[in-house]
Amino acid sequence: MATLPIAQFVDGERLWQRHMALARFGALANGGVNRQALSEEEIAARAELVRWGRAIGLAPFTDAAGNLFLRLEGRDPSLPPVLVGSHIDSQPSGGKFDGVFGVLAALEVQEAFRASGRTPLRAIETVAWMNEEGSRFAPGMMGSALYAGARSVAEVLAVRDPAGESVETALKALLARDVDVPHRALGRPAAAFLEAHIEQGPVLELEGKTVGVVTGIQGKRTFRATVTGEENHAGTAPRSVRRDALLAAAAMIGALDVAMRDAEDVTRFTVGRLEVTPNAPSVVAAKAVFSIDLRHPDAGTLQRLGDRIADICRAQAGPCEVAVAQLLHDPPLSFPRDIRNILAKAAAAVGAPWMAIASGAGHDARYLHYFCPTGMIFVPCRNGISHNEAEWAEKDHLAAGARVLAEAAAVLASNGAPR
Ligand code: HGY
Ligand code: MN
Ligand code: MN
Repeated sequence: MATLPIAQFVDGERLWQRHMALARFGALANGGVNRQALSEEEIAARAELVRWGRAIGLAPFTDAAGNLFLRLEGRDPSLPPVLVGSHIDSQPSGGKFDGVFGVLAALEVQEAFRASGRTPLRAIETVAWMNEEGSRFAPGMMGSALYAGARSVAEVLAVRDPAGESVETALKALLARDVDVPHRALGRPAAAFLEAHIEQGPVLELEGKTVGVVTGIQGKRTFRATVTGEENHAGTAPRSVRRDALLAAAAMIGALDVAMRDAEDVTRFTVGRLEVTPNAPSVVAAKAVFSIDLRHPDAGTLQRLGDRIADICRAQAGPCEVAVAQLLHDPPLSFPRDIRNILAKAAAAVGAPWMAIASGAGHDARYLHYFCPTGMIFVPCRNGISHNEAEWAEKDHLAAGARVLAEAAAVLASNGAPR
């Protein structure tokens, strides 16, 4: 009897219901979630994932970064596994699907193997990477970067959130809540990594495609600008003696905005965070710290624009001081063709209309790309909206994405891995 494709065992309803169930952890009034990295909400969501995994005999593991793995054992346990996953932490006003789809679709792949009665040659592990979003602890993608050796544990553990709590303290609290989740070393070998994600852009929806096979991820540089002035009385201090850090920061941001504009509207320049001290209406600001997120698909342009930032800030400092620290510089990358071909064949096999698409958003696959053969697929999200409570994806699209993932994972776990 011909064996049914593994995709046939994907259950779209279960996948959908699990999205709605995880969305309860950190649920916000307008339909989104606030489930930031290493928060109580994420701890609770992580425990739910472990419960779902254990219910079908998956073995949970974690590591020094707090990454969560759920392992479906393979026929040959000695072979490096195929990793499939994304993240479950969210932005402060995030949506139900960013990251979560990649983790739940991975779990659905393992459910499909269980339902089919088949055991892959290689183990397949669902992974939820620690702190992809970088909203509470910046920069993001800490778990995948540590796993791939792109950052040091010491450097990451020392990062503090705006309230002053360190990753180290928050991570200890998270790991202490794990129930019988063994630890493994960071950076265990992997045959391949696949990540499914909502597109977080409008292209698939506009083109009427169900799946995007991701060609690569644009480059990204982030900075922190610290402007130092002097507190003074709003009612008495003459302009001539003021060293107003907030006014200087505003001038810097305005000048950066003008400098980063391009006629083709390809450059992505964002100042998303501004912290003012003492942040009091009748006090001239002594300090202003703002974030800079700069992205571009061309490495040279990203280099050139990013290298101008400090000078532009200094030119606007006036009587204040300014220090610009670069937090990360990730170059543009292209995923390997053989992985992209496996994903494209899988999309064709399940009958999902697909197209090749570049990623404007960053993903954990960025760091796994330098660690093992890596690839991504996208599914549409309504009006391309993400990092917003209104983020939405269709049940059928999620199910189709999970089917593509299942077919591709089955190929890679049958020793089809490219290396
Ligand atoms: O910022 C990003 O690109 C990712 O969605 N965190
Ligand atoms: Mn994401
Ligand atoms: Mn995100």
